[in-house]
Amino acid sequence: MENSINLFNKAKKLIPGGVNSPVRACKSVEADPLFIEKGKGCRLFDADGAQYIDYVGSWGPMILGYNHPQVIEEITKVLQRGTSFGAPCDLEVMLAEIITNGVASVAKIRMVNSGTEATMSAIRLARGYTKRDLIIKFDGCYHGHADSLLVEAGSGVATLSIPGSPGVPQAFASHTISLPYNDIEAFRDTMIKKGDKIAAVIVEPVAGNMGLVKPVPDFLETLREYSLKTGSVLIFDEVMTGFRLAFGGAQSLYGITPDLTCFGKIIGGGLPVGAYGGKEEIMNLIAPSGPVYQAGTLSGNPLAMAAGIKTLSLLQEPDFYQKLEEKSAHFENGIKTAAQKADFPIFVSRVGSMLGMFFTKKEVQNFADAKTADLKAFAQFYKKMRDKGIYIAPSQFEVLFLSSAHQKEDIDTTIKAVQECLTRIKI
Ligand code: KE4
Repeated sequence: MENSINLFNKAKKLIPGGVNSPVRACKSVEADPLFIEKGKGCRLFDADGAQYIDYVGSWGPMILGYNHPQVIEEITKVLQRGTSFGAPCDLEVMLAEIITNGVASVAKIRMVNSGTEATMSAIRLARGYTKRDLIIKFDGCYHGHADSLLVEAGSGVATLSIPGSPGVPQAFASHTISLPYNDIEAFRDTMIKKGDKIAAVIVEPVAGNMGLVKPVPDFLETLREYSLKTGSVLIFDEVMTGFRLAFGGAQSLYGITPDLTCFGKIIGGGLPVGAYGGKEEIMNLIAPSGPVYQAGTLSGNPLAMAAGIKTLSLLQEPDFYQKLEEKSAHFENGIKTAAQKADFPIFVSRVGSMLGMFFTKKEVQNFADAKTADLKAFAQFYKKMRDKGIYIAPSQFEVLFLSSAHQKEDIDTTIKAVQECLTRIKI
């Protein structure tokens, strides 16, 4: 395999920015991307023969670690049947059963091929169901790159400081109201004034695309209360948190029942899958049972279904989430101690196996707080950590993911590296 720099130079001639998704380009941390040869457990191995303890987890899907033998075995087995049929198969029914049994609010579900397709379709469905146009999202939340959702978005949009995006007609953006995350008053006022025109309220129940930002008490409850009052559809975007924070998702942790939920990442076990589901009354409006159109050549693809079925079945093993919680709590405490020893204040937040490290002294409760982070210090940290064999997301506006493949020694090695790297940052 050619080394990363040669591959990157070739890629830049053929692919915009040399990558197939912007945040992978490492532009905001002024580094070149590593080209990966393989993953195994909690480690990635790059084209130059180096290995890294990984906390990107392919941006969330790899909760079991890379190349899990039972997932690979299942994909290999189904591969003998073929790669795609463009017709229903038993595996789609099996994955739908697992998800609808696992997430109480989901009575019916439709498979798509990405988280973007899931949220885009859920928004269209909510608009079709309510016959309204306006939607509410929250600054710093990222719901994929559909036109109506690229407004004050997080993740790669925040990382590259793209205000919305060129190419999105003002007419589209004008139907999207973006409010500060966790700002209960702003939301309540907007719903009192415009609630009867709001088709949907879409939210990351735990925000993972502006770094890790938890919902403050009563935030999610207020979204539920006022969407019910006004007949708006409450959509939980659980593309990242679904089956990550608990088998029932963030909604089971916080005890909120949304009308629709979007999934992705983990439910595909690393293969391209998204899904949206929820109340039967709403889902039955989706073609062919109803008039709201949505389709996909590879939706319900047998290989992706097989990877998802096996992954979700392994997540149901006894104490899976308890063991992951213990490792994640150890990691969080270790990072906080490391920052104190390095005398370098950072704000650490965590829910389950999703962890944020903000390079700011502020307690981060929204996107404006997150943007006070010292991005130059973060860039130094990123590069120093990578030099020590630790692979984190190349953006302050992403999270660190732990997997069941991370062992205590991997985490302790990482904690030591955090202290050494923070000690050496020059601000
Ligand atoms: P995809 O279309 O990338 O499968 O999913 C979009 C999406 C929707 N909703 C949430 C909450 C998400 O986090 C995402 C995608 N997450 C980013 C990482 N923060 C994907 C990484 C990338 O864009 O390369």
